[in-house]
Amino acid sequence: MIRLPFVFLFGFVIASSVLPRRDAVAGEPWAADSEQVKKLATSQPLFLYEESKVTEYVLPDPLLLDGGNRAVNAEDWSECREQTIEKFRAHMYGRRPDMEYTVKFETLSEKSNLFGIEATGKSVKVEIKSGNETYSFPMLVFIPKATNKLPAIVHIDIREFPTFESASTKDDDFWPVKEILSRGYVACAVSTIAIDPDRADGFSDGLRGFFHRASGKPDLTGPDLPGVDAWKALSAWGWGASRAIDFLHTLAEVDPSKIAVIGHSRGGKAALWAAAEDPRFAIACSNNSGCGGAALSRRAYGETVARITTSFPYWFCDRFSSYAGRESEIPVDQHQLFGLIAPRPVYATSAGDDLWADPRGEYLAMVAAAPVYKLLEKEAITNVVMPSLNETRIVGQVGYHIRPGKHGLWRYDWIKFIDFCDTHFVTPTNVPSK
Ligand code: GTR
Repeated sequence: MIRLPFVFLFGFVIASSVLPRRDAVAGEPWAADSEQVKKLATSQPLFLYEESKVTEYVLPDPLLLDGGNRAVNAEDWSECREQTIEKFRAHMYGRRPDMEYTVKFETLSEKSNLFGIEATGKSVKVEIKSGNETYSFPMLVFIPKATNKLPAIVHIDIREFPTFESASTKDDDFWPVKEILSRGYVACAVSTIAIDPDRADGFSDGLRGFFHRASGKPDLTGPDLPGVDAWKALSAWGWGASRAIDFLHTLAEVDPSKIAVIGHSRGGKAALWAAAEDPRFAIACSNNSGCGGAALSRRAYGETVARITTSFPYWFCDRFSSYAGRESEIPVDQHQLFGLIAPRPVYATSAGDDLWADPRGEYLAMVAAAPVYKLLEKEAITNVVMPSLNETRIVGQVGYHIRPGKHGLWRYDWIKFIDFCDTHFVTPTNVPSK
């Protein structure tokens, strides 16, 4: 009985796509562990961990066009989408350079008969040329034995990149190649740090520095690109992941319409933005991506805009840091990032102890994207009550789980994501051959 008003209220609220603050409903299947909240609230008093202290917020309507009209059909939506992605570029992830380049792939090494399942592996050099400059980064690709075209999963790997040798032999939970292959998927990975170094002074050593030199513009006096909306590392990582699609399109074994992208944490932020910028990604998965990824900025729960832009000023465009402490003024919020991926399927995960990433904010962002899916005549999650730990919730194009434990990309997360991809990709003709 007590639930009814909530359900009714939020049913209405979602329809009008404004989501005000709400306290956790007593007895909800998932709520942050109260002991952990108490500890964090004491040890990190500058950050918000108590749900009851999240201040009232109103999310931008994801269907609102500049000028005040609301998108009511697919044609309006494409205009609205264009306006929305421009806002994300201008205020958050920055604008990629509009420069000509060529990309060449060189297979440096190949292995066959891998993992006891006759899979093959390739270590590939991705070489980009623009102007008089050349830049390259590594990519690893593993292909299971099959007679039909296969779906593929591109992993934006944030760790020290595994060597070809270790990736083809080790059982690695963070990138479980054998598991992916046994499920009938091509496994591909690119390395964030090789595309654009994950450090504040890495600009000139990475892809962005390369494009800057290639543009023939004068040398930089500062450590990074000037301009409040210049692209930064997250966008560069997503750009690199798009080159993996270019390569996968050259492989006869791959179905080009079935390429998914996944990333963990900063890699999850990059994966969502990669899918927003490149519609060739057919599915996106963000694992524990938190602030600047799946989590709503306006909740300011756990990691905040102030904190992330101080710790990692080279991830987001410079303008984003100006929203520190004034999240309600960002022209977009992260539900609209999910909206940019619609009508394509999208999956997000949280970890129960990963309060820094704001599990509830990650979940609510997905829910608040539902009006976009609805407009595009697709089903999505609309229930604002989170699922319980270990429950997988999939409604149409949108999937989510929250597992127990800490921040991390686990085999568990991979299996759930592959299950989700299966529901969209597996057809009777691409069931893996045994
Ligand atoms: C944290 C950061 C998060 C998240 C994570 C990661 O330190 O605050 O935004 O991205 O790193 O990438 O591991």
